[in-house]
Amino acid sequence: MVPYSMSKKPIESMQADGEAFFATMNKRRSVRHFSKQHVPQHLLELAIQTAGTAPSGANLQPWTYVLISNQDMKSVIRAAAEEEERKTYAERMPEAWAEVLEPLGTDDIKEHITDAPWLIVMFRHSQRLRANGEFGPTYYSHESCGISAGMLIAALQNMGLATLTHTPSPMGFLRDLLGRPPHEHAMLLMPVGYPADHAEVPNIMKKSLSDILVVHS
Ligand code: IYR
Repeated sequence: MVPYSMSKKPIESMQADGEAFFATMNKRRSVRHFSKQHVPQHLLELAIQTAGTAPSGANLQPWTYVLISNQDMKSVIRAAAEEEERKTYAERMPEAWAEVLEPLGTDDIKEHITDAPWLIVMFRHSQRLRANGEFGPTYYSHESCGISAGMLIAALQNMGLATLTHTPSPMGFLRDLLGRPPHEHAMLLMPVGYPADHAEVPNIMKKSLSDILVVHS
């Protein structure tokens, strides 16, 4: 064991810091219109480093983040994602799903994959290599990766970068294209960049605190 290094803040700072963070996060929206403007790699690395501090089952950190700026690779990924999405929208999407997507105005054209300067692909590890050379399980890897992805999105938003949590389905093609091993499973394809000058987002509302909170005191 080692001493825990976080220092205690005065209650006023806790409130002020909490409000500032809420204001930043409350402005976040999933962005589908990206500027092609360059974003330095070190900013993406810093956000991924932040995501890497997430808690995880048995601290196994069951994630790999793949960072892509190569335009040819982005084009190949876009073509593969659009091929799957065409089938999803035309044939695989039940009416109950289409009904809740309709207000978002999404379709099978994914220009954000080639417009955004960066793609981040998150892979979830279902297994880990043990010291004895055999594979063993990971624990709570879905939950762990979900938490890490949330921290990644928060870190990017805090820097002023826009993101889209895109989940082309099924996304097994990303393992093949990016040369990842069989125990890694693509979980998120995230275009990252500045929003386009005239970017628009769906006019959606977030539930209020009273809608999402139940207190027993
Ligand atoms: N993967 C598809 C469909 C889609 C699904 C959900 I759930 C969304 O919140 C948005 C889109 C696509 O990316 O278009």
